[in-house]
Amino acid sequence: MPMRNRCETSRLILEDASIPYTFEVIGWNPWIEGVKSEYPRLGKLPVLKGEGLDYELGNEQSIVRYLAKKHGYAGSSLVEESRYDEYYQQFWTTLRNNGLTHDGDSYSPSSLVGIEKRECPSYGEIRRLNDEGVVGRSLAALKVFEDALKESGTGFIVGEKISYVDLAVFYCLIELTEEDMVPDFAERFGLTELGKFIERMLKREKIRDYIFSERRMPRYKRPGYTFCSSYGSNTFNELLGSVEVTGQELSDGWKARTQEMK
Ligand SMILES: N[C@@H](CCC(=O)N[C@@H](CS)C(=O)NCC(=O)O)C(=O)O
Repeated sequence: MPMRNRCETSRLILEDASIPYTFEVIGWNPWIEGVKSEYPRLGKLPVLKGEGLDYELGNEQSIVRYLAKKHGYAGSSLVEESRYDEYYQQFWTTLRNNGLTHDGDSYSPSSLVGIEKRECPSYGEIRRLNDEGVVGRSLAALKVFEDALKESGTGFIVGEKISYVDLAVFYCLIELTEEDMVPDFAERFGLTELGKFIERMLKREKIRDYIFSERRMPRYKRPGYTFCSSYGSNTFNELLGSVEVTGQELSDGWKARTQEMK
């Protein structure tokens, strides 16, 4: 679907690893009018085709884990993999709102807009998450990754090298730095490790190119699913200087479908 959330971590893995891929976007109408019937097994998007698979792999998390394992973003032993998995699951249930939305009850970037400086509650110390409002839950969700960065001391959330957990968390953080969100969130809420983490991630050439490219799906606001502007915040534009916007060929499938719709 022409929306950002579900494929962003997978795409960041492929982009960072310089793996060429085709990203096919299917709008709601073509989907309902026929494409859905091409996916009778689960009937949902996204799906991953190719990449060594002899079937179409569904489910956002399965796609992320598959690509992460295949391209070296998921650790190299069972114990390491579990550690990454633990933090990915933490990301999923908090920052990713269990896959439901980018702005929901467990984590809501829009709820943080206009909130004055305050300390983040500790996720571990909140007795029941319902004892906090959505602002507190959102801040506690972020603090887990702030603390993990402090603890690891490697510049990565877990382990010695970049992983799918870093890419997943980075995707949510960069959204939070958009101009209409909370570009100074790191200073405002004392999340300095997360601030430095974003800067480091944006220094990775492939990531930076992608974040500022036109080939990302549009950002949108809820409720109403209104598309809105993006390309990172002014804060990071200043930090990185002018960034060239790059594009990528649209897939043959997409071209054929738009042709059919004419
Ligand atoms: N379990 C799937 C759910 C994916 C999902 O709900 N996809 C929505 C788009 S965001 C979809 O395909 N909706 C169209 C439909 O259900 O026909 C996952 O985690 O990826």
